[in-house]
Amino acid sequence: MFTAEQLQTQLETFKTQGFVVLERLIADDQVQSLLAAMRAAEAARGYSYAKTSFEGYKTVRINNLLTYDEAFWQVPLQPEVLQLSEAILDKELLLSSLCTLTLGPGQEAQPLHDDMQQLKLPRPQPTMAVNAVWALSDFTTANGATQVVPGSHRLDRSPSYGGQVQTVAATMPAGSVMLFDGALWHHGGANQTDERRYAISCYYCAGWMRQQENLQLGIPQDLARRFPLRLQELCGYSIYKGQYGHIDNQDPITQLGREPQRTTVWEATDRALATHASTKETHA
Ligand SMILES: O=C(O)CCC(=O)C(=O)O
Repeated sequence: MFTAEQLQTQLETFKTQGFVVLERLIADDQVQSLLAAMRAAEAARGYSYAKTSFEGYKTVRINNLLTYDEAFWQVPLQPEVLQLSEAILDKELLLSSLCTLTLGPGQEAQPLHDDMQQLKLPRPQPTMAVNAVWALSDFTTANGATQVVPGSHRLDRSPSYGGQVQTVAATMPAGSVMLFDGALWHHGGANQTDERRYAISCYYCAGWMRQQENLQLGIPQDLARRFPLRLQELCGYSIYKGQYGHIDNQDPITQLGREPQRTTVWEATDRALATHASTKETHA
């Protein structure tokens, strides 16, 4: 975990540049087991490239990744990445999507975009999403390292989709993770090598926002019951600020057979009123 001072440094970089790279964060044995799980997932699902220019005609993207292998469960829970994402978004953040980004040889550069572009909200805006891209191969300019526009999350507009601007390649060794603001202008690079560029995108969003993947419906409940509690919460079995996401005033975690972890804001308000009243009586 980061110390308070280290966390502050990372937060300042994130705020200014719109991204931070945590070099060599992931041990090689975890990188290897994720690569093995990704290849097994490709085999299980039937190897196929994506069908749009955004997703990449020579890219394998596997969504709903938590359903494929327990090795993926640890990704959204990685301590430093989660600590930093919580510090940016708040502790009630959600996992928005978890998918592989495996760029095959010959994959062309992805169109320039940002991840908030569909939401027609004023810019600049507070950070609403954090994309943690896990490099499971060395990310090089030649194999398609993500290209970013430093500071662009602070601009008053989204990029023109697919436009041409000056970018910087986020090169990093395998086992590194780059976290970037959902509003940062970026695109996947072109893979001009004979090797695949392996990566996972672990995309978190604010707890009040709709998740990109519908993880409550997409993950069978029998499987979600086996997740660690924190992963269940990240998938949406939680309530934001005691108000958003409840089921008939109950914490949705009870659907997975657990005790409620949170009460609603209305119950909390009543408790506060009761405490206030009893303090007043004591002092009367
Ligand atoms: O593959 C990459 O490096 C980035 C992919 C990306 O930006 C996206 O799919 O939104």
